[in-house]
Amino acid sequence: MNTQSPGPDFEHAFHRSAERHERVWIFCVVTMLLLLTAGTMFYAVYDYGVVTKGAAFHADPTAPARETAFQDGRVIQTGPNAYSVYMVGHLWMWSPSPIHVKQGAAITFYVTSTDVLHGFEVQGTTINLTAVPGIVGTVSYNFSHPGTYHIICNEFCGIEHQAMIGRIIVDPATRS
Ligand SMILES: [Cu+2]
Repeated sequence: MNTQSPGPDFEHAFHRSAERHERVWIFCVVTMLLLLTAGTMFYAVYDYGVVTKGAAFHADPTAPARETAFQDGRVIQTGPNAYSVYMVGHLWMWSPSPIHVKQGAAITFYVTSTDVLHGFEVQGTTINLTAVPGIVGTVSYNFSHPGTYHIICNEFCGIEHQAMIGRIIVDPATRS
């Protein structure tokens, strides 16, 4: 009998134990990666504010743009300093523009397009969503700093794409 080697029984037990540990660790790593991926997606969609939160889909792509609120490019006051803005992107302008609000205004944008894809981006903010014909995208933002915010189009849409600039003017809050 060889006293130097632990023997086949020991080796077998050792491998079984090692494999069990490997399985546990692989399970832990895969679980952590899945949690990280899901957490990142959740953060980007629900917390960071760069992705459209709600969207109404229409079978007829021209339907939303024909609604009165969008035709007039309405800015509707919904609270003491809260507004709903019905924003339409078309070749090659944003309407309504300019939009005048007071510092601290909370604006909910409803965004659609009458023709092609446009990218609704407000510089200096986290607002960035695609204006799609037939779809109404929603994004909210609190304009806590005064100044002029430029709405640009970040989706190439034709010859005057670069001139497609709207403005949101946030006036400083008056002291009383
Ligand atoms: Cu455009």
